[in-house]
Amino acid sequence: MAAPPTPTLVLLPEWGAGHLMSMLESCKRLLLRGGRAFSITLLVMRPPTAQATSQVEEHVRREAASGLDIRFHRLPAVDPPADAAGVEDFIARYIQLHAPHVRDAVAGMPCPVAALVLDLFAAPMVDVARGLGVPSYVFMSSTGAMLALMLHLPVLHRVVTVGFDELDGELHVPGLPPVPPECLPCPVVDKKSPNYTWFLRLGGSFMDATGIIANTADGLEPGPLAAVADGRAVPGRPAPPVYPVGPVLSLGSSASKKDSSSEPPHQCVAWLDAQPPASVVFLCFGSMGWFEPAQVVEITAALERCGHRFLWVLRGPPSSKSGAGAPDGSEHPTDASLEELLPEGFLRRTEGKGLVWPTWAPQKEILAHPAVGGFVTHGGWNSVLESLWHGIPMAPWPLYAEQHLNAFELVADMGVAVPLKVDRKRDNFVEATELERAVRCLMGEEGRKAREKAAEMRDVCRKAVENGGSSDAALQRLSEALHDGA
Ligand code: UPG
Repeated sequence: MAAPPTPTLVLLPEWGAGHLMSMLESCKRLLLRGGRAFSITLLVMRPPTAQATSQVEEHVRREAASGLDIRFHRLPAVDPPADAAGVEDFIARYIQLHAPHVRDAVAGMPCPVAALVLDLFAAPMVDVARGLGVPSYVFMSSTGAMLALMLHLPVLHRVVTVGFDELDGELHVPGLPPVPPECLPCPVVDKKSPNYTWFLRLGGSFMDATGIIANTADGLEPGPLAAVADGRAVPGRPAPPVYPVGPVLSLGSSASKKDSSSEPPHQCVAWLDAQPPASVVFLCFGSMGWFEPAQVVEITAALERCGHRFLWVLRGPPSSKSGAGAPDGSEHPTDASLEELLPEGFLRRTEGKGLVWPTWAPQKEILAHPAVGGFVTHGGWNSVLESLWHGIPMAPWPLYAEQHLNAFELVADMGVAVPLKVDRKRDNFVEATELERAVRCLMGEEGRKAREKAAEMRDVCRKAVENGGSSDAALQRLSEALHDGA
């Protein structure tokens, strides 16, 4: 008798590297933890920008060659919404337009479907899964704190009768110290915005999922995770079980690159090789971060004045900042002309002390390098986890999405970062004097506490994913739940 077909785990990630890689990597770990009792089927949406498309295609090529049982199912293209009110409104609506295609794809799988794993922006598709009698899991690519906030938002919405931006006082988010309103995530600030309405809806859909897979660890965010588990985040209704399986970092390719003697090191790594231990401050702002010329001038002034060695990933402005062509702001020229972007003479004056890198950098390899002593980051959660994995303290410079809340958590709750004052009313502008102060603090004696905390969190992260660690145990529970069809 032929063996029954292996069930498949169907994944629907958002196209951004910060979402796709962590979901895929988590499910690969699940696959290996569960003795390859599942295959993975990745539903591929056509990303809305050319740059995101080429990044997704690169991932598809790499994963197809990984030797694991991963298949790709391309969903029919849909027209992006032309009248989106903001990034989150665009992403959530664009993904939601794929719902009928997701339903058809799941219904038409040639093997049993173990579960549908949904990006946080695709959470309303828990209804699709329910309609097909398939378990659904939301993949939380951001923090446990953001999870607690999203689940708690309906309560805040009810109790806080004014706009959050008009609130005099702090907000209570279960599991976190009191949150100043200026630290709320961008889409949550304005109650009248469609972005906000989406976040209310997404949090509601999380509650209808079979479970929530989170790229965090118990020991990293004990407060928010406990608040979700013990019902403080959603009073009166138990939240679905949360599986903190992180930190899930896709470190494989950078590690193997290092071991390969045939490949010369990346230029950034070669430059770091010549620097003393823990002497370099690394500045990098995620897959979408870029700055206006006035801000670039402030950064250069700060770097020159503080005198620390630096490695700065400076990408030019997107070809269309937030227009229809680049709704997620990710269209950057491949190589910005540094001479055009930087004040005259800066490169000459900082020669030997600093390196400005104008395009995608090997961030994970850089953070793994012993010459790096501090990280000025936009605070995207993957960047934070990569930094903590190597015990590097941070100065978070939030730019968009939920990064203001991440910055607050890193400084006020986890203690692994030094504060950097950004002016939210001026597009998160930072004055040279403020950046200079924060970098001196991060790299000097004042940053000692954050350094010690970051080193502590390095151990927490590594222990969590070891055999028998809390995240390994969560993977095991998740694997059992999938076997039981829950
Ligand atoms: N990266 C590089 N080289 C670069 C720039 C980025 O390798 O030059 C990598 C980086 O190592 C990381 C990823 O790109 O793995 C960036 O991920 P992340 O730090 O999470 O930032 P975003 O791409 O901006 O991620 C989005 C949101 C962020 C959120 C995250 C997870 O902007 O706020 O926390 O998704 O939900």
